[in-house]
Amino acid sequence: MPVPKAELHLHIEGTLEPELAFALAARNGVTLPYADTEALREAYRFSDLQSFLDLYYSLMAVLRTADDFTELADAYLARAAEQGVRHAEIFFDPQAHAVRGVPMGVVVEGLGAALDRAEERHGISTRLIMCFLRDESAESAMATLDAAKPYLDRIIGVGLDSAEVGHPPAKFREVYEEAARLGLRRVAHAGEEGPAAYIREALDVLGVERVDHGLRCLEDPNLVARLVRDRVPLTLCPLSNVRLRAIDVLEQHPLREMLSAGLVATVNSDDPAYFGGYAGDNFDAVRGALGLGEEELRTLARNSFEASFLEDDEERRER
Ligand code: ES4
Ligand code: ZN
Repeated sequence: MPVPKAELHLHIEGTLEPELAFALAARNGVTLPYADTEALREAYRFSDLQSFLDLYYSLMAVLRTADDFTELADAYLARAAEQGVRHAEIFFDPQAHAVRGVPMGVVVEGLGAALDRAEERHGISTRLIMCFLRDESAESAMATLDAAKPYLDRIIGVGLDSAEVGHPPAKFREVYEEAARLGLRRVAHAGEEGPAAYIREALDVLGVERVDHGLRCLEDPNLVARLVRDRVPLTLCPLSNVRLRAIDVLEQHPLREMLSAGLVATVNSDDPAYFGGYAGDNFDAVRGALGLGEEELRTLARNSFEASFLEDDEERRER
């Protein structure tokens, strides 16, 4: 039995497996620029974050109806459950769907239908976190937050994703201030390709409670000391880091060093359909490559629940 864990860094659009992409394309009359699932998988050779994002956004063209989003989320939850995930905090990218004329309501209601029965069907508790695309304008992010207002009963927080370098957290100061006023939890991708300074800025300017990736924090010892002291969790994604060339090989992943430093590190899958595995696969991969022991694996699982937005009483039940 895989160890029970919470998954805290998962883009639902990044769970779109080639088979489902082709099925949805056929259903929705969308033509994909690949002959078949094999040819599509062949394209999953990324050189950096942007080369992945280009494919990630283009494949989303198949997601049109609420049912499409329900099917997508249900497939993820089934896979996650098999790998020991008991709680999932799921990102979605509303702006990436709005450009195709798919409104917030369709996305949220579609995902919500799957999440509503996740506990019963898959034994997984869930939360939804809406991400802003940082390579779009702050005005667009603010309009997106505004469009989400009718759905805030289904959305617990906001995040920041997409192309990091050149789009520092401070660009979204006002958006995060408004999110805080609305009572939303705040996270942001930082220090994936961007520098440690972006992590610091996400904490200081956006008030984030948890850092997505945070891989490059090790470049700044003072920042590490602060993250340790304040128990700010990092949602690491080891297989993603290898596929997007943030590190050369998994054996070089600093996870072990991070745990030794006392950082609240967690292991997650990011975009599992694209990066070679789900949450349990990421656990297995780091265990093999880094030779993690039982104690370290237990710490990672414990950290995942501590770092979640579950309340303490809910946390105990999930574990
Ligand atoms: C993402 Cl790996 C990664 N980084 C930034 N934004 C993203 N959106 C989906 N996956
Ligand atoms: Zn991510």
